[in-house]
Amino acid sequence: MTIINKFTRNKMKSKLLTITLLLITSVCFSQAIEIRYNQLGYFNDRDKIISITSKNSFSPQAFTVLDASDNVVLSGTSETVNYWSDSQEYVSKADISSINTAGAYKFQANGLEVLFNIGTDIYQSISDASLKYYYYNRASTSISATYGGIYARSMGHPDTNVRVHSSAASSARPTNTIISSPKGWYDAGDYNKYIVNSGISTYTLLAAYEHYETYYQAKTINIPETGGDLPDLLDEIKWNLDWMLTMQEPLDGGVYHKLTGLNFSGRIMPNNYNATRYVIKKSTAAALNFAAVMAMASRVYSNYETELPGYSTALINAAEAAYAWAESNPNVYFTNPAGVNTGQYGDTNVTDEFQWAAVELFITTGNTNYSNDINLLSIGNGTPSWQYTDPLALISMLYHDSAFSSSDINTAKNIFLSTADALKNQVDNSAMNITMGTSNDYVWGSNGVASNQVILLIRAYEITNDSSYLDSAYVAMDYLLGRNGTGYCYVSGFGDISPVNPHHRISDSDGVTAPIPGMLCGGPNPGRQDGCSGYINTSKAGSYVDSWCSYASNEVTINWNAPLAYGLNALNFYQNGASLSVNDFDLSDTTLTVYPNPTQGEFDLKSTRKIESVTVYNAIGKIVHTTTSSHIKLPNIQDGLYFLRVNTEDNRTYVKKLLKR
Ligand code: G3I
Ligand code: 9MR
Repeated sequence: MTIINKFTRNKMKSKLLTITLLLITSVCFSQAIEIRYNQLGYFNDRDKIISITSKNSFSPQAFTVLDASDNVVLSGTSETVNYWSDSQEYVSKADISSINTAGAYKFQANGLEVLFNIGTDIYQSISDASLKYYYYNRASTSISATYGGIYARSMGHPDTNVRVHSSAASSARPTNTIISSPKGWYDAGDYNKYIVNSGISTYTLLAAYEHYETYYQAKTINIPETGGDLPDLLDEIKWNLDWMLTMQEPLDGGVYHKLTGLNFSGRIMPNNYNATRYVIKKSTAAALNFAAVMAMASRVYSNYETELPGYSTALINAAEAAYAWAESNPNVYFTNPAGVNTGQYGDTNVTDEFQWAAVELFITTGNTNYSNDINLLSIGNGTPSWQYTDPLALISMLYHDSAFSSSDINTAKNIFLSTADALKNQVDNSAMNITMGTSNDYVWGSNGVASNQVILLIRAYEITNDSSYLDSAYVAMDYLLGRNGTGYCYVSGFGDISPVNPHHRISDSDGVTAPIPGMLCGGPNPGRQDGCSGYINTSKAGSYVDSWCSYASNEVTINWNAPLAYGLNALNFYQNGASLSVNDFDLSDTTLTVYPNPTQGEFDLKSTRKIESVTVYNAIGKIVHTTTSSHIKLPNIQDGLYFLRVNTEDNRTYVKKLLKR
C-alpha cells in the first residue's frame, strides 16, 4: 500500500513536473516568438508581409487576421521557416497581401496579437514629418510655436562671426579672419555643419524634387516660407544652399570642409552653445560635393528666375569655380587638424565625387569639358553614401538620359541595374524579405543604407518600367518601419515602438519628453563604436539601443533622413496617382489653353486638335474627374492646384496646370 502510495505520489509528482515543464516550455516558446510588421501599415493593392520570428527554430504558424469588428478576413499558415543570419533568428513569412480593404486590422498568431492599418494614406503624415525634420534642424533661426508647436525654441548659432581656422588660412583670409556663414542645417545630433554630408543630403532632396516636381509643388509642411513663391521643399533646401555658398572662398573657389567648434558641445540647447566656431581646411571632397550640388540646384532653381533673380546663375558659377579648384587640387584629403575633434567625414578616394560633379555640371551646362571628364568605366555600382557618390552620378544620368549617348545610357543602366537586381532578389529571397544584407550594409547609419536601397529600387522601376522593382521598394520600406531585426519602427514619433532617446541634442535638452518626430535613427551597427551598454544584441541587425549614449546606433542625421523622405514621398506618390509621372508633363505646350484659369470650378479647354479625353488629377496625382467633354464643371473640388491630362485624337498627351480658388 505504502509502495503503491509512494509510486502513485511519484507518478503524480512526475506528471506534475511534466505538465510544469510543458507549461514553461510553451510559455517560453510563445514568448520567444515575435511578430514584426510595418507599424505604419500597408497599402491597398500592394504586397503585405508580416514576419514571424524567433531565436529558436519553430514550425510554420497558424495565423488569423480580423477586421475592426472582429470578423475573420483571412486565416492561414505562415511559410517555411528560414534562418536569417543577420539577426541570428528564424523567420517565417505570413503573406496577407490578399486583404485590400482600407481599415484597422488585428493579426494573431501563437497567442500574440498586433494591430495594423491598411489604406492609401498610411505614409501621409510620416512623409511630411520626414521633411519637417530639416526645419527643426535649422541653424541661425528660432523655431516659433506657429511652425514648431511644442518644439519652439530660441535661435541657435547666428554664425555671423565665424573664424578662419589656421588650417584654412589663405593670403586673402589669414587665420582668425572673421567671416559670416549663417543658416544651413545642423548635421545631426551635433550642432556642426559639414559640406560633404550636406552634399549627399541636399542632392537627395533636390533629386526628390526633380523627380516628383508636381507632387512637391503641392506639398506644404508648415514652415515660415509656406504660401510664398517657392514650393516648400525648395525653400527648405535653399536654407542649406545659402549656407553652403558661404563656405566657398570667393577668391580661389575652394570650399571649406566644415564649420564647427573645436569639440562636440555638451547636452545643451543650441542657443546655450557659445564656443567659437571655425571654418576648417578646404578639401577636394568638399569642393566636389559642393560643385555637384550647386550644379544640380542651378537647374532646379532656374525655373524660379522671376522669384529669385540671379540665384540659378550664382549657383552654377559657384559650382564651376569649385570644380576648377578641385581639378587643380585633386588630392587634398581631409583629416582633422590637431586640436579639432569634431566629425571628420574623411575620404581618401574622390574618383566617385569627381564623376558625380562632372555629370551634374554636364547635365546643367551641356559643356563638353565636363562630359570629357566622365569616365563611365570608373563608375561603380552599389548603394550611395556620403563617402560613395558614384550611384548619384548614375541616378542623374539615367534621369537626364537624353543628354547622353544611348550607348552611355545603356552602360550606365547596366551598372545601375546590377545593384537593383541584387536588391530585388534579396527582397524576394532573403528570409526576412528585405534589401539589407547583400554587402556590408550594417554600418554606422545602416538605416541610411536601407533607405537609399529603397531609392535604387524606385529608380530602377522608373528606368525600366518594370513594376517588380516598385513592388520590392514597397516591401523594402517595411524594414525601416518595424519589420526588421529589433521590432523598432526607427522613425521617432511613429509606429508602436520607436526611438524615444535619440542622440539628438535638441530633443535631449528641450524639456519636451517626446523627441522631435520624423527623425530616422542610425540603426543597427555591430561596430558599436560608442561602447554603450544595452544593445539589444550583438548580431548585425540587432546591434541597436535606444539610448542617448548610443551615437553609433541612435543618432539622427540629414543624410539618413533625406533618403527616408525621398522613399516615403515617392511611395506615397505612386500609390495615389502612379499614372502622373513628371516625365509626362509638357507645360510649355501652347496649342492647348484652359480658361478661365484660375477657375472657380467651371472652365473650358481649347485646342487646335480634337480633344478625346480629359483626366483631372489633384496635386498628389489622384484622379478626381474624367470626361470626354472640353467644358468641365467641378464646383465642389477643394481649392488648390490640379493637373489636367488631355488626350487628343491624334494620340498626343498634354498636361496643364489648373488653379481652383
Ligand atoms: O572607410 C572604411 C572602410 O574602408 C572599411 O572597410 C569600413 C569597415 O567598417 O570602415 C570604413 O570606415 C567607416 C566610415 O564611417 C566610412 O563608412 C568607419 O568604420 C565608421 O566608423 C565611420 O562612421 C562614420 C562616423 O561619423 C564616424 O566617423 C559615419 O559613417 C558617419 O555617418 C558619422 O557621422 C557623424 C559625424 O561625424 C558627426 N555628426 C554626426 C554624424 C552621424 O553620427
Ligand atoms: O555627439 C557626438 C556625435 O554627434 C558624433 O556622431 C559622435 C562621433 O563622432 O561623437 C559624439 O560625441 C561624443 C564624442 O565623440 C565622445 N564623447 C562623448 C560624445 C557624446 O556625448
